[in-house]
Amino acid sequence: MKNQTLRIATRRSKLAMVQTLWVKEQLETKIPNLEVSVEAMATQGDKILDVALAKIGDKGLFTKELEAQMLLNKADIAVHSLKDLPTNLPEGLMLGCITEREDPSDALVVNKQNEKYTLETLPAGSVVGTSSLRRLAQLKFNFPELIFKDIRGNVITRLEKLDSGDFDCIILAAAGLKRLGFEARIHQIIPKQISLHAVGQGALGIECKSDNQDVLNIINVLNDETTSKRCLAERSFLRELEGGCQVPIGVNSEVEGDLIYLTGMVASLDGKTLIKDESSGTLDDPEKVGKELAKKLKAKGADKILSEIFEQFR
Ligand code: DPM
Repeated sequence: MKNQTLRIATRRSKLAMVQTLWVKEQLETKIPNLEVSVEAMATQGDKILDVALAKIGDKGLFTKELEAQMLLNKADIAVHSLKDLPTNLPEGLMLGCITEREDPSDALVVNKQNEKYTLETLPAGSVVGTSSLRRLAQLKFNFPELIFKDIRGNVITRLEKLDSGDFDCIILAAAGLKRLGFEARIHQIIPKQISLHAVGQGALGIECKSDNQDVLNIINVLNDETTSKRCLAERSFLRELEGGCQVPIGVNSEVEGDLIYLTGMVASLDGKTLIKDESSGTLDDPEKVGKELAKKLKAKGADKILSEIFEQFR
């Protein structure tokens, strides 16, 4: 007889469901007397599909409705792609657990006609689909001769748009493609020298109420120590830059022994200015490393770039 229950709130996209069912299965395997239920719903980000993400702009686009369920006591946890979870959470909620990271890189996906190319060899004028300002800015910086077009919709819709000929290639997170079983569509993993990934990319974040120790104890069995440290450093970097989820801010983190190394960048949307730096420190205070890196970038002009972008999207 199962004598413990846990209710998960999730988005209902295919990727969100795959991730949530993974969490359910892992928890039920590790805690045999636990029964996990799932309630799937649409968030604002799932409903508004025809407007560029950056223009909607609101932080918490993919998370607010799920958070409301927890605050109303209708759900115990919410499973998110960590990169969609704002760095500041509503009062009463916390990031209770960060799961082991999938490959955090971005991937190039091409259609049939472009299989002979890589990012470096795509002919001038090739059309790249992305609605991530981060990908846009870094790729423009490196490949100014390419053309960039906004693409919205979930991963599967995007692949369909690519295959129907609307784009020569698109950029997606490798993690999402792998989880959905589209690993074979990864044509090239984009090297970090060209494009740094988003904060938290490839990891799942489990959000819960701050005052429920029982729930915290349950989800703690899925926490991955190294991923957690890396993502806390990355999130503190983003928080210190006051960036929402839709900003041209990229990051890379590595752990070696008891040290953590962080690389970060802020770029202008025209791809003309790109500021990059590094920071490192001990694993006992990853947030300090993130903060320090943000301060270094600010001193080099990142502040000015970001405030210009906020003006533009206001
Ligand atoms: C955020 C961004 C995107 C998602 C912005 C960014 C991509 C948007 C786009 C914050 N959330 O990355 O610079 O391309 O229009 C999202 C995806 C995943 C989580 C899909 C993807 C799956 C991978 C993961 C959408 N959120 O990026 O291809 O777990 O990191």
